[in-house]
Amino acid sequence: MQGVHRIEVALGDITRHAADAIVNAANSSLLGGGGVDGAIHRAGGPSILEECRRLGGCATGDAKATGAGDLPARHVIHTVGPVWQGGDAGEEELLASCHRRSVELAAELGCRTVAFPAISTGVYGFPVELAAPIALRTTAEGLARHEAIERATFVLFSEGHLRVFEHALAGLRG
Ligand code: AR6
Repeated sequence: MQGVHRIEVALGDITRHAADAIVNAANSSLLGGGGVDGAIHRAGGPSILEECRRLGGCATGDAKATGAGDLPARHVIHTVGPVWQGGDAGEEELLASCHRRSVELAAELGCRTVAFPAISTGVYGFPVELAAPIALRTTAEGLARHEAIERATFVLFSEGHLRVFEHALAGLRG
């Protein structure tokens, strides 16, 4: 699959990752929360929340960008993943949309590198075995459309998530 060779997976804390843009797994208020969202706002400082207040929220499956405050990144792309409701509520398409919109926005911002967490797989309960192939495939499709983005890195917070993403990436590479 075109684009897939520009994807890598890594274990780590995305707030310490120096990509041009890091993606935040936010909620539709964009006013902060727990998980990776809380970590990004804590590490990035108050300027990110100040900018978020002016964005007027964000629909599930969409993405909006702010600066990155004190983070090593240049931009934060806030996207809102779906809450897992058993799989029949359009969750897969909404998760794909998060990745599609985030890559589009990264390209509009002139980013060459972008880093993603495992959107929706924490508080929102999306099973990571189902989420990983959707996240990777949709990102690869986005990279194929946006040649200027050189690399997308999935920064996973646990060994378990890392293994699932590694396995799914190997499957896509064929
Ligand atoms: N770096 C990378 N990944 C992380 C980090 C980190 N610093 N911290 C957590 N994760 P979650 P969601 C992983 O719950 O499921 C928030 O309250 C985590 O282990 O952060 O999309 C928002 O405001 C998991 O694998 O996001 C929303 O209300 C992944 O990031 C809600 O949670 C996503 O977990 C969104 O839920």
